[in-house]
Amino acid sequence: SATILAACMFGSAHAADLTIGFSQIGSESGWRAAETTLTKQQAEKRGIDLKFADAQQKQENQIKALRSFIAQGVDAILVAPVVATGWDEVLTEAKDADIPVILLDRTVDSSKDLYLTAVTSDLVHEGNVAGKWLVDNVAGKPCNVVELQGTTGSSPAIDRKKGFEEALAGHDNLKIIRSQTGDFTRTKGKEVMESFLKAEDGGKNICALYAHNDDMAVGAIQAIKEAGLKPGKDILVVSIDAVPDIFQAMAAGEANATVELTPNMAGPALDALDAYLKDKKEPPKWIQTESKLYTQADDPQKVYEAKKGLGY
Ligand code: GZL
Repeated sequence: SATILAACMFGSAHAADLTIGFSQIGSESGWRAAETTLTKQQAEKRGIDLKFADAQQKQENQIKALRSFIAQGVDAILVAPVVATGWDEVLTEAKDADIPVILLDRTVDSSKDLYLTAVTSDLVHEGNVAGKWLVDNVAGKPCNVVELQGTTGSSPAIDRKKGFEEALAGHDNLKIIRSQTGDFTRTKGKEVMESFLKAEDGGKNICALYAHNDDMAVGAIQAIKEAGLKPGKDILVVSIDAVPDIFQAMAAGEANATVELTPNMAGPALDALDAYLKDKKEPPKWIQTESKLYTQADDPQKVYEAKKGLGY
């Protein structure tokens, strides 16, 4: 782009001159809202002019946003890809325009040479950690599990399901009896959980819920209570993200475990971009963020207080 050309001619590009396009999925969950807040803060801190586009969970809006960023000649693009397929054409257009693209928190099926790097957790590992917690906690007893999947076709929904199933393999006392998408939202999570409860004798036949994110778990907890059951006791609740509200539920004994996902994907992304633009340093194709299990044993009220301010 113009800025990079000028920088190459008159010295290296540094963040203060950069214009970056950010195509965000939407605000379907507390975690997503925090990622948006932190990305804007990280850009502000670096003096970057961030062009923000909210796609309302639609891939076609993300593709439109990327095309608009390319037409504007931005210096780089950040994108959290709502689903894993359908990106080859627009990523090729960005590459042809010499605009580096960084993926945040989800991956795509496109070839790796179509993006600079992907900053994500190990999504399979997250599902594995959640599954292992459940295996250990039911300790051999029969346990029928219901699963609230993330957005259909998204890399977290595919990988978190895979990791969870790997953890349950070989433990025949655990059975996933129902599995459906709740689209990562509280509303849908509650709705689908209501249908699971109705279909399973009012929930008497359900021992545990695995939700691909805390927001769906929080919605499901509401449905479990409205069905007259005790979430966290009658039905164990394990999910992923570690947003403040799941710690409130844990402190009330209504949720059991969550796997932490940092919402600060932009920090590592913008550091890698800076090194690339300044010194042509190619980052690895995957910058992995940490995953940590939290349970009721980790003073959930204290964790809630600590997390509340951090962009959520
Ligand atoms: C996972 C991320 C997921 C979060 C959800 O990396 O893409 O999207 O777990 C969000 O809360 O909707």
